[in-house]
Amino acid sequence: MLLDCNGKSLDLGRPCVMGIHNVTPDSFSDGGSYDALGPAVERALKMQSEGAAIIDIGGESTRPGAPAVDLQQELDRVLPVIRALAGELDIPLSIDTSKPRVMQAAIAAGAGMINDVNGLRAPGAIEAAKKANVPVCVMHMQGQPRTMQQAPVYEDVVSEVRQYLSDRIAACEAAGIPRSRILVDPGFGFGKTLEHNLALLAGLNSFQELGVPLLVGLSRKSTIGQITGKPVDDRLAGSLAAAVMAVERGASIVRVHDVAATVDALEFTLAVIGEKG
Ligand code: YH5
Repeated sequence: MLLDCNGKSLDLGRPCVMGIHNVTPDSFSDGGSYDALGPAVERALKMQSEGAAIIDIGGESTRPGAPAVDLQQELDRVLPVIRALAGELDIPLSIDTSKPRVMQAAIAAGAGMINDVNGLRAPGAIEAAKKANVPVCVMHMQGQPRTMQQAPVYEDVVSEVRQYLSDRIAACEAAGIPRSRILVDPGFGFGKTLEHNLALLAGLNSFQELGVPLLVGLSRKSTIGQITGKPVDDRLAGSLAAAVMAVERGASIVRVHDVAATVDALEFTLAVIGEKG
């Protein structure tokens, strides 16, 4: 199964790794000059050489409690990086944004996928995604990033998140986005307690019923820290376990910080899965 990502292809015939590339003010010195872009390009080339199938560019921190980033600021952060990377990389880029204007500009700058933690619910977002003519990942989130971790409530988290994603697939299709361009993500850590996140990973296989590729992001998240007791920079082992479990339960893409280690873990996982039955 090959997805056309604005001229570059993404092969989902086997599970693959999406490298996380945050473009926030402290992740590289700003300005947009070539010097400022050097480290961002180096980092992306390294992830490509380590086996990433796609790189996710994010300019808006969606961590719990993080302040919203305004439109111009987000454009100024991500566009120079996307322009520089689109010309240097063989693999596609995705744009992690909820803003229609950022989606449109990022695709024009060379990005090949839209990754929206808000599930294309902002006014104009579905229309922007349709016009962009690239694959879209719609994620589940309860509440808004600033307040979502205050008191998330579900009766049955697995079936509610799955139903939400099913409804978003229907909304995308009604707006003219073909099913073949839709991916879904249960949104680990987005308006979920530890118990909710564990239940979602345990029950991930039921999301295969949705009939579209599954993307999963657990890398370094609080869920890993809460179980292991480790700070954010010491969560690799827990994150690898989560990536392996997600792929065993049908995930097509795992979104991670540590590309090389995850590629090895999946290589081994897939070798064993290939021996089944
Ligand atoms: C995701 O799951 N997440 S941004 C808190 C952390 C570590 C990492 C310290 N964008 C997802 O990565 N897109 C983000 O703890 C995403 N799925 C998709 N599709 C949050 C993030 C993070 C937050």
